[in-house]
Amino acid sequence: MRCTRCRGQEACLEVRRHNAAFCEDCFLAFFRDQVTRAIEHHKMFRRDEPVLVAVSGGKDSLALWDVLLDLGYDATGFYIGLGIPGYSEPSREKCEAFAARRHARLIVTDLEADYGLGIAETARRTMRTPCSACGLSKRYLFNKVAQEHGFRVIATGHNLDDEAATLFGNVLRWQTGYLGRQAPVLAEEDGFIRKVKPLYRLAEREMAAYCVLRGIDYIVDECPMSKGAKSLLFKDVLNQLEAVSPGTKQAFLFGFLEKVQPLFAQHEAVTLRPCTQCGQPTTAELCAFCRLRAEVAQPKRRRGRRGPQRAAPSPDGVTGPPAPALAES
Ligand code: Q46
Ligand code: ZN
Repeated sequence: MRCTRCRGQEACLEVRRHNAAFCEDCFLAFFRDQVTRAIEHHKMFRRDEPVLVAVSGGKDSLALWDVLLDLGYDATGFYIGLGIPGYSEPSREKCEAFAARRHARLIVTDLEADYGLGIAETARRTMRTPCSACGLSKRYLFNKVAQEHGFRVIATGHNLDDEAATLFGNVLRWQTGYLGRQAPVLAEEDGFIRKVKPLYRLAEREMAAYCVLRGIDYIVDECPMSKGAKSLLFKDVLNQLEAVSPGTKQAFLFGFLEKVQPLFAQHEAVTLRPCTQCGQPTTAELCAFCRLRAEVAQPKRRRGRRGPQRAAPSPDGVTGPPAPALAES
């Protein structure tokens, strides 16, 4: 099959939702175009604005960092060591190797060393699931560390598959608070920096293809804590639909963003104030992260036979029952 863009080279990757197939060069051009389109259409950040890029060592975040650097943006990586045995160490090494290769700046924070809150241990000592403690901690550190280093915007590597799966999960349970906050850009407000998702137009398999073509060495293994996550099931269901009807995921997500999300966004109104302990914005006296730290410092609680009870949003915003309508800050 010939590349549908240049019509000269042999195609190496089919993108069925666009009814297209690309050769290597044209695929990379397509990838950059989609990222540029997302950034410009949603006014995510300006050309001259420093951007902090949350990196995990996986394909999405390293592809994001790479494409932003390639497009000429001032992109600094931000890695959070989660304290997950056998996973955190190699993922950090991938980020450091990428930074060294691209002569890019990488900021590293370690939950265990800096806060005494490694995810595995925190999950053991509290009633939370690992992903709940992880998502809460990451959201907190994204904001805090970005502000400490003078950034006003943080970019994450959420792709089309992630966003469609999150939407699916939130629609199934009509999590209206989360639906109101699911957007490619969350504007700066009351102590929260801007959060953007420049990859939301690109699918997961396109991330892997991009990394292979660009020679990016990423951690292939999924986080061991992700086993059994509902978001994986939702992705699987959506992939089955996509296989039968290409473009379903994109139509589902883009239709929501265009026609429905603004309706939910209007209904959200929360009052924020500084956490009395750390100063980060929160709806309560103490922010969720400071409460988590206090909880970890307490002696171990006894768990029920069925394990952790507190279901809370995973970092992608998909929740298990029961969950609050709004993410705590
Ligand atoms: S890193 Fe953290 Fe994910 Fe691992 S512990 Fe769960 S949330 S699965 S993106
Ligand atoms: Zn706090």
